[in-house]
Amino acid sequence: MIGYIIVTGTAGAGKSSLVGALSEKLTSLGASVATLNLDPAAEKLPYDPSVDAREYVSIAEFMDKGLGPNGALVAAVDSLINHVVDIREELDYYAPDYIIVDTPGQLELFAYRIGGPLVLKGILGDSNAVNVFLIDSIFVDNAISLVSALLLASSVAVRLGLPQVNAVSKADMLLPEVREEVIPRLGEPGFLEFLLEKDRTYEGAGKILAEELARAIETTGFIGEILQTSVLEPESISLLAAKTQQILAGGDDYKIYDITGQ
Ligand SMILES: Nc1nc2c(ncn2[C@@H]2O[C@H](COP(=O)(O)OP(=O)(O)OP(=O)(O)O)[C@@H](O)[C@H]2O)c(=O)[nH]1
Ligand SMILES: [Mg+2]
Repeated sequence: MIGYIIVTGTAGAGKSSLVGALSEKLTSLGASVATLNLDPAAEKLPYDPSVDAREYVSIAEFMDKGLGPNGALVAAVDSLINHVVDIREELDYYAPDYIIVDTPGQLELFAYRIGGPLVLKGILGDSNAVNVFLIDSIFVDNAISLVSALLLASSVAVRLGLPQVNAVSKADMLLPEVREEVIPRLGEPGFLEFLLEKDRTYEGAGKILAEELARAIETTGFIGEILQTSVLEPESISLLAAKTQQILAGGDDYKIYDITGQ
């Protein structure tokens, strides 16, 4: 086993589509790949998961007990902790080089709660792993949305404690100038603040807070290079595959160190 590639990101960012595209890409490169769906709320998936959380837990069961759809999803993910051994056994059966993990769109499960990271830790054990965090291209429309999305990306990085590749997804929807002149410069010191300065969407306290957050994002260095991915652009998937392979091949440097943040 080379390692796990976890795909997280904002709701509807294209996580499940990317799991399918990345799985096809790595398979075409000669690797053996298993996919794990950890989203109990998924209805249709654009790939056929090798192992599926929906076989173990059901949202409907929790809704029958009186929970609403969001509470039921949280409870269903939390209850996956009772099945991590079975899930690992199922995955072991495939003896894959890579296991690509799809996660629910309700990002608070991984950004703010403990349940999602604990389930992942139970499944991953001490295997190498990398988290691919997808930021939907709609967040790149204005500077304040972008700061919020990067903050979310930083929260997930802290919560999971895994090496993280951040990517703007559905990059085919972006204007060429954003692809060429904005995204590649996001790692540059002061660039986020420069974008905020130009943005006339907010003034006053909201803007001051955004500027402080932008500075914090820059000084902590959680973000780094931001890739651009699109399932409609095969070369962007190849680049992501290469980046994740490179990180996973890093061995001890990239061992999971503190996934629960404790
Ligand atoms: N243009 C474009 N559309 C995409 C891309 N990737 C996914 N989509 C579309 O975006 C929508 C959401 O894709 P999903 O893969 O279901 O996204 P998700 O992040 O798994 O969604 P949730 O699990 O509900 O959070 C679908 O209509 C996809 O066809 C992309 O690279 N480009
Ligand atoms: Mg999905």
